[in-house]
Amino acid sequence: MSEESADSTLTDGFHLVVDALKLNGIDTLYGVAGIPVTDLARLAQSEGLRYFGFRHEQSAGFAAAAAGFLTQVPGVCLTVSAPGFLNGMVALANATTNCFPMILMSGSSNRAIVDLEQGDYEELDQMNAAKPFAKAAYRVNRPEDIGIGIARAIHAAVSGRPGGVYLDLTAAALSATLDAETGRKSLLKVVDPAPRQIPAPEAITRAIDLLGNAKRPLIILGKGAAYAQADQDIRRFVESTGIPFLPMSMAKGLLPDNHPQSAATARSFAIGQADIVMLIGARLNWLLSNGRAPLWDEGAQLVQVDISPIEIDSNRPIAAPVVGDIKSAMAAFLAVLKPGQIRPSAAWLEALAQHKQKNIQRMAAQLSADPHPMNFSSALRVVRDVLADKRDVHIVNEGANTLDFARNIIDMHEPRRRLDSGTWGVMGIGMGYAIATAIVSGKPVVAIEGDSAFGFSGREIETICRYKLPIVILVFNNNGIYRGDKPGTTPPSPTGFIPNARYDRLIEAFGGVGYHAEDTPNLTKALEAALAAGHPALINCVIDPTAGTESGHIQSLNPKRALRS
Ligand SMILES: Cc1ncc(C[n+]2csc(CCOP(=O)(O)OP(=O)(O)O)c2C)c(N)n1
Ligand SMILES: [Mg+2]
Repeated sequence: MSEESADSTLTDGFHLVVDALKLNGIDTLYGVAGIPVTDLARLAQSEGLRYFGFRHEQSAGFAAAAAGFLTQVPGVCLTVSAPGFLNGMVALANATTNCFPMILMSGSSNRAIVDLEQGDYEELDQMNAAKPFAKAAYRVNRPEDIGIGIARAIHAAVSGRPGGVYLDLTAAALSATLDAETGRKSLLKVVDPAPRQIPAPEAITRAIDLLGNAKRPLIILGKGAAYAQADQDIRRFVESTGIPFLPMSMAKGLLPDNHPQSAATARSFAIGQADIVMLIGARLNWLLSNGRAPLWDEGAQLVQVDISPIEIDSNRPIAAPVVGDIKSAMAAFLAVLKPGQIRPSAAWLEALAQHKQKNIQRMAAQLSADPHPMNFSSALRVVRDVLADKRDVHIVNEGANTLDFARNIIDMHEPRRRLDSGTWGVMGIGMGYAIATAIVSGKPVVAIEGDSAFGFSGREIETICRYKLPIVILVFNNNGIYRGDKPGTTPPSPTGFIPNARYDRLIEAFGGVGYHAEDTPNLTKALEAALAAGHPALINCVIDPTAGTESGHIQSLNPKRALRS
């Protein structure tokens, strides 16, 4: 119990929130202060929680979600009512979509006035507004319910399939006083908030039997597999079966990208030709063409390991569902797997090797070119080479072409070192994810950002400088969304920006170091120097404005008008 109340026989809602968070091992808040939570943020900080103040709630929310993904402890974002709450909602919905555990905790206005729409300051029925976008949404109306409210939010965020939870804290509940002993008794420490979900033994046998019949098996690792922190068992299963694997972008590094069994450089061939595909924590959403032709062979049979039973058969029939948490599932597989029981055919491995070789050669030619101005490949080759011996570095990545090229070119060697736009392909995660990653990991972060993508959260460079975080932001500046306009285009096209902007100068306003790189030698120098210094830095990386493709690699999703005017 905190000690600053004048009357030690009393406590209040503010103290109970802080005490409940501490009791449950939540030691960090990401937020924006204001009515009615300013004192909550201040109290949390004075009581030993780390408080990171942002410039916009969306970035604070993205930070909380990233922290949740990296630690399996829900990240908590604190906001003011109505507009602050709504600013955090994209992050909350994104957390739910990506299955990241986070809690958006917002103060709210006077319920009696809000419910009669009588016009309170920042009036909004926040709990009901949050519901469609959250895994769960709760409201605490009385101080004695704060302990239960926080416990429910933690359980909902991390149990089963993780997601975003909204917790509404009314100003009345925060400021109300309560007998200290009653308050203390109202708090609870959650027990086993993410209980293991052990798959049925027959599900494991069915899956192993199916894989045992495969000639051309393939494993696809999703970010659920990365979240599960079952790294050793996943690697053991992949290596002991010899099955080729493909990582989704945030599963890169679960096994190193240069692992001989990686089929990443023959992705379409591997998916198209496989006869049995095992999905581990990967959903058959648009990122995998919903499991449909032409990418997929409609005759292929699937094993799906997922914590959510309703994920099964979501897009195509699953022959061998394995419902359980991935850590328990992988342990169960290893416990019954017999040596030699699953064995990809030599012809399959040979065909994959040939395709890989061909694609690697094609990519090598692109990567070795050194055009002026730089294109995506040449700039990313520099990033790859500089990072090659810096395995500590975490990557955050968003944009269109900047995302697509970086995902393919930058190899990852360790799990959970890469965070990106994810399931929604959302722009704006950049600075929030980078800040949380730096805080949680204590390691350097390189944020590889399209110039448009950067704009969505660029205001947080002040936050990065204020907390002196070891974040290097690379702005891939091609003067626009996908591409830049031809010089002199008026009015500017819907995708064009001011040409040749100097993003590096922005960070200097806050004491960070800016670099401007127009060619590969200078980019190498700038990135080496920025990482060696370990200070906030921004490198304005000049990219040929004609180098990008509209919509990057997902042009097929971009509808075009049928008639030209
Ligand atoms: C929140 C949000 N708004 C808009 C979009 C649409 N969008 C997709 S990629 C992108 C930006 C691409 O440009 P940039 O980041 O500069 O990458 P480039 O292709 O130029 O490398 C935008 C605006 C989105 N994905 N998310
Ligand atoms: Mg761009």
